[in-house]
Amino acid sequence: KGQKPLTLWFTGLSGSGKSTLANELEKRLVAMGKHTMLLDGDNVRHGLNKDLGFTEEGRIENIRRIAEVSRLMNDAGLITITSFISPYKKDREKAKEIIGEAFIEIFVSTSLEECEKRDVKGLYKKARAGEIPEFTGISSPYEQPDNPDIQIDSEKYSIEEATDFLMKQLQQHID
Ligand code: GGZ
Repeated sequence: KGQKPLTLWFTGLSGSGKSTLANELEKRLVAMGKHTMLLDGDNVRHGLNKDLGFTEEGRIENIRRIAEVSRLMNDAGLITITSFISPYKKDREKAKEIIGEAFIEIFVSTSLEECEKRDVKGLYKKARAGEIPEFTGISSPYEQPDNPDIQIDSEKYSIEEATDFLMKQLQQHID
């Protein structure tokens, strides 16, 4: 019994809920017997991409490498879930070119106001104070997707409701 390889590409601001939803989604897929790989800041920015920062160039290269790794994982038959801001439209388009039809873009559209209000890690406060340069949404751009495959605003739903919604939207793509 096989599975169709997919890349579930989350995009959204820092604190939008990408990683929380990506984690919950992975749990559901694993419970269905799927083989998955979650790529996020913890396992990519601290390892493979340790040499990259948050300048435009650093982010472009970050996303390019993640797309290439995701493609390799898809080639190995895995469902990859990626959780990165991926702020530039052009880079997400390139990722889609690299990954091909397995690519599914999931926009976590939680507003900047809400992300800043949550400020779970205190990064927005620091960014406002000028202590973190080029912070997405404050001093560095976030280009919203015009036509994501799936869009979810985490402000309006519980984590469980949001995950239910994502699973329902993904049903047609999962065998
Ligand atoms: C945005 C930054 C920055 C700057 C450090 N801008 O909330 P977090 O902490 O855990 O998620 C953010 C994460 C973003 O890394 P990505 O690899 O997803 O970014 S990108 O796709 O744009 O390459 C935040 C932290 O790293 N962080 N400095 N200046 N987020």
